[in-house]
Amino acid sequence: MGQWDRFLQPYKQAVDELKIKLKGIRAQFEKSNTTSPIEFVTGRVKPLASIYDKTLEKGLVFEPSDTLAHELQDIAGVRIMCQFVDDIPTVIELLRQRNDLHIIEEKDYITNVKNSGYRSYHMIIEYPVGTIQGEKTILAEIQIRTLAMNFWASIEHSLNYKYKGIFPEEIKKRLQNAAEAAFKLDEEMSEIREEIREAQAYFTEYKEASKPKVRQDHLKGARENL
Ligand code: 0O2
Ligand code: 0O2
Repeated sequence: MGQWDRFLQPYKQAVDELKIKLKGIRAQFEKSNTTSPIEFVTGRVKPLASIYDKTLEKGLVFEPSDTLAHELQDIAGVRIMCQFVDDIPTVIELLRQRNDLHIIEEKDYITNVKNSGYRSYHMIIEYPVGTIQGEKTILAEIQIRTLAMNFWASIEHSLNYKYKGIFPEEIKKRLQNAAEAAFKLDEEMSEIREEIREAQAYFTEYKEASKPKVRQDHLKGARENL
């Protein structure tokens, strides 16, 4: 195993564990027939090329070290997507109550929207990982956002690659407008939240209830055509 692999191994484990735990929260809500504030969870270990770019940006030496582990707080990153803006505080509270992770910093880019138009709630956590050398506490970043915020951020992120972070003024303005439109969508959806929740609960129930019947009808039809 190379030195980077060795360095990144606990981060990979942390991402895997956090994903399982967060997906577990969703599963618990589903089992108790309560709508989950978590829609879905993704995660990644920062690719080596992005680690390299960040070390250049921050004037750090590109080598696995304690300094790097301390300075780059998002080597392990998980992202929690919510349907509604109101789900975000619920998720934040659920995370604050956990004792298997320790929150050391919270950044509210929903109240304090970034100039780019970026909205999300970030948490930097300390997370203990069991290794064969003993427990190792690593830093990880949790980003919590709505589906609309996620849509905007992923589009903007791709464009960032194209323009290398220096957007033409026209595109910059359009992206800022699009961010506001996405937030307006979030607000509109919140207004009819209960209606949507009821429809989703009905849809899930109906889908489950109708399964055997639909299957029977199809099989009956198929047999008649034998
Ligand atoms: P399910 O049953 O689809 O919910 P891995 O690659 O194995 O380490 P994972 O979780 O498969 O891990 O991949 P990743 O990339 O971290 O997370 C992708 C998960 O997010 C997948 O769920 C996708 O289905 C889900 N996902 C992505 N976009 C959306 C979306 O717009 N809506 C919803 N509801 N889910 C989305 P899983 O985990 O495969 O399971
Ligand atoms: P990746 O993995 O490509 O997403 P840092 O820059 O980390 O030293 P800072 O500025 O305090 O410190 O970090 P911040 O802004 O709290 O969080 C950084 C991460 O938030 C970014 O990771 C993005 O994932 C996301 N982010 C922040 N601002 C924007 C934005 O304007 N647009 C988009 N699309 N995402 C944003 P990285 O480092 O870009 O890496």
